[in-house]
Amino acid sequence: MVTLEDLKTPKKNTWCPGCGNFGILMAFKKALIQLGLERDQVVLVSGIGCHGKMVNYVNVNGFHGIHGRTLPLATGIKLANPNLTVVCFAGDADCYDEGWGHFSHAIRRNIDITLIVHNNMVLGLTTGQTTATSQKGFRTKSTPFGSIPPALNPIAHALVSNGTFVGRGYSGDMMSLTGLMAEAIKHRGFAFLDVFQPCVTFNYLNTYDWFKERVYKLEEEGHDYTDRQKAIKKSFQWKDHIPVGVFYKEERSTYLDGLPHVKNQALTKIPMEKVAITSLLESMI
Ligand SMILES: Cc1ncc(C[n+]2csc(CCOP(=O)(O)OP(=O)(O)O)c2C)c(N)n1
Ligand code: SF4
Ligand SMILES: [Mg+2]
Repeated sequence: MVTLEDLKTPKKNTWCPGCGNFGILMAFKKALIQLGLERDQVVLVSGIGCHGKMVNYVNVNGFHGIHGRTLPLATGIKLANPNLTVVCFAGDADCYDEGWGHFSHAIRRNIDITLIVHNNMVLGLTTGQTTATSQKGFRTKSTPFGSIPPALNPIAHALVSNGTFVGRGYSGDMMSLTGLMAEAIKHRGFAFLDVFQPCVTFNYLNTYDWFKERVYKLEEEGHDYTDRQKAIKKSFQWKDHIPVGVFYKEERSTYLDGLPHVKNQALTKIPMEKVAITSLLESMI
């Protein structure tokens, strides 16, 4: 079974001291150990941003994609080899701005992959501009009068896109985040986890103290995660009382269930002699 030592890489970590990404990194490693997964069974796909360095810090198969495109990449990997456990790490700008078009479609397809968004409500790597989840009024050097529109609500969007696993974590509570990640990865279908990740350098508003005062666990309030309507209502809770945990969960057939001929095997293992496309090509002439 894989250990923390096995998951180490020789890369120097360049995140700012105190960054919320450290909690996500450790929670992911612990979740892999908890699930008993081996290194070669897992593929980590990351976008571009501070979060994207995850691919450098976990010793599993990795694909460092382009900004906003973790979901198409992960979908392709899963279709090519359904036996792999595919986990995407995206940034909030990466997923909710540049890559937004992919979000609802990946969710409604219910392809069996996991999406974990490092939601620091700011563009970290490009030194602090607003994203879709920045709070209204959040000032940055490129928005000196404050962000004008209200913040996007990814949890509500995932729920109305018919998501089969919709959750939110907080990187300041690594123990709970580990459990949530393990549950998300284990889920058969598309699992979405938005993770609050304080950016200690560029987000002066959504700090560890800010989250500590507001975050509460859905499970402690007896939330029924089988009721989508209740989950949608909870997803609009903000300001002083912000829920984390599993909002909604159900089992439903996955995208690959609709492709029985490739469902359980890697494309590279399908004998080429059985693939006859000549008559199909000829029919198109
Ligand atoms: C296609 C493309 N568009 C824009 C950029 C510039 N860029 C680099 S990182 C980044 C955003 C990072 O913000 P986020 O996704 O929130 O990640 P964070 O750094 O906060 O983890 C952008 C826009 C890029 N590298 N590629
Ligand atoms: S800029 Fe923000 S998100 Fe990036 S490493 Fe530093 S604290 Fe973390
Ligand atoms: Mg960000």
